[in-house]
Amino acid sequence: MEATTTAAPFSSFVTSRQNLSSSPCSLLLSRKKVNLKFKSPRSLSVRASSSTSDSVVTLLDYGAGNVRSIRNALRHLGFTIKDVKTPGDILNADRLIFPGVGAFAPAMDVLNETGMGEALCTYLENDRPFLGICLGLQLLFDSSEENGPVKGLGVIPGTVGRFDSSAGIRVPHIGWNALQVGKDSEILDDVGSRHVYFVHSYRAIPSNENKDWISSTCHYGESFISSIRRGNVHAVQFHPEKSGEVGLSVLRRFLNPKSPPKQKPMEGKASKLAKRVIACLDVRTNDKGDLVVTKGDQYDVREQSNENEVRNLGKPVDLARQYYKDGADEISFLNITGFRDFPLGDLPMIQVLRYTSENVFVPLTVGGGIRDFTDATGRYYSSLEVAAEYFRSGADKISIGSDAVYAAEEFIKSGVKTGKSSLEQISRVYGNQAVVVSIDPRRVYVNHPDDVPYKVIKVTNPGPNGEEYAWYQCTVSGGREGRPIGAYELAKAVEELGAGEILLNCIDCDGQGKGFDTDLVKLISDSVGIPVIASSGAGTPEHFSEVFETTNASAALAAGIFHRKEVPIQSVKEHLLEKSIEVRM
Ligand code: 1PR
Repeated sequence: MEATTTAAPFSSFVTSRQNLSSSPCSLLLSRKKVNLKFKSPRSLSVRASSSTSDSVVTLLDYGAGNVRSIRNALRHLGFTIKDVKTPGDILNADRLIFPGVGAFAPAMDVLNETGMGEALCTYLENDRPFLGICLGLQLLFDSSEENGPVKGLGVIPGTVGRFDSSAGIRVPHIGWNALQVGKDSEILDDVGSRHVYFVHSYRAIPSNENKDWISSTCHYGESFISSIRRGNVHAVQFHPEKSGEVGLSVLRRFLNPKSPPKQKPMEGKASKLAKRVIACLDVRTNDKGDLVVTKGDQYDVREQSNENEVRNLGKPVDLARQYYKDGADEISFLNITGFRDFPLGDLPMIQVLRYTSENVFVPLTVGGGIRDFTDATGRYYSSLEVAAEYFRSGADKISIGSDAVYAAEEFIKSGVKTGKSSLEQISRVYGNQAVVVSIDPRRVYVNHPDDVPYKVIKVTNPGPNGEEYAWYQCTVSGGREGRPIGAYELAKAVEELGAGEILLNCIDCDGQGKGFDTDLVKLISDSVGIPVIASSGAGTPEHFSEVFETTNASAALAAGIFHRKEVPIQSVKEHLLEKSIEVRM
């Protein structure tokens, strides 16, 4: 088990920005053209041959996000990890993995200030085994537009730019997409036509200058580079450590290049971004003090018996593992009493994440209680610290509920982005693809569209008194308090404040098994440019096809039907395939 806080060898981010005229690798490479015997100013040299164990992999972790998942995946594959602490560790590596996380500019700052960038360039020049992941691919390019332009390592020609949302696509690109694999990809040999998991807003596009590097492309509004390979140098835009068995096969092929590829690539029919099916675990401590998965009816999680106990549907880690095996595309944990209990005092939840991430290799989201907090001893914790602890413990995304409602109200009132809300701070440091806003709205019927100062829609099913219209009032504290803001207004505001995705619940539908509130899902998914997860009310596989056919939801989430084993995840997916809705199988 790792220490609570993952050691971050290069955690001291510096603020100086790279001069665009010089990048570590381009300097080395241009000098090399003149003098082939060139040695870098520090006389860096790489070890010629392997002298360490075949089961050691060196990891370049600069402490900016969740690298627990890649650590867990490597251990799962039987490897031990050596952390890079000095540039020499890079030069001496037998195989190096660079799981870039966070934003481009701070990552480059760390590489430049620590001398790691230069060591990395020397290592790459010598064609040593390398695997860059996500930002670890992007940093190899000349520059990035992310908060830039910012100079990159300059190994591969091209600029990393943002996906163009005006082309009608949702940004970030989140989810399981298909690869068009070229020749000689080697580490992708076992992927076949299966989906792999992406989560990013920036991408590099193919050009004449970089075409020799490209080993696969992916289509999302346009064709972008999903992996590169030259000799022993590989990098992928997707996350193998989050791509289930397919992703593990990519890591395995990198780590054991001599192992023969599988006779037959894994079966699958991936052609585009798949709709996601997400299993959600509402977690809280019951009256006996045990952390349990519970499930409410319209958010009431207590049994309707004399004892009035918290409904107990199982153990969080066991259920999460089961859902991973069953084919869930993502797993969400919501700490539903986080609004009143301080989450960092709630160590069982942190433990749940740690244990789950040991052998669940799909994305994990955690929410509940993400806000600034002062504990009983007067110690102040920023929401950023709370989120950091969740990321270190294995979360890929964090989800903010109540605190995002307050931030949106403030923003709408003042029209000013203070940059101080938990939402703004966390998305600035970890990227907006790592921040989900969970909305808990309740339907409020009205007779006329101008009865309230919020977005009102005509509803499919009229209200109890024949009302034809409704607005969706946001709540905080697990539905206990209604706020003066509608789901539409909130969704627009949090998108501006930096949310990367919306988890759209509906208190009226929660636990009812009568289907998603498609009026609400349509309203919100048509109003924002970020992915929307439809949640609350799933009772049958048909409810999933209905929400995907009638709205622009990118994913659908369910809890009760999976916990009570009424509908297996695979049945949902098979039904969606029958309806020609692409899913990951
Ligand atoms: O406000 O930042 O502390 O976050 C609290 C989080 O906990 C929010 O994401 C909020 O949605 C969640 N939460 C709080 N109270 C409850 C409750 O149920 N009493 N759960 C709760 C929300 C709703 C869904 C549920 C779907 C699908 N749960 O996540 O899983 O409705 O259920 P179904 O398929 O059975 O219909 P903060």
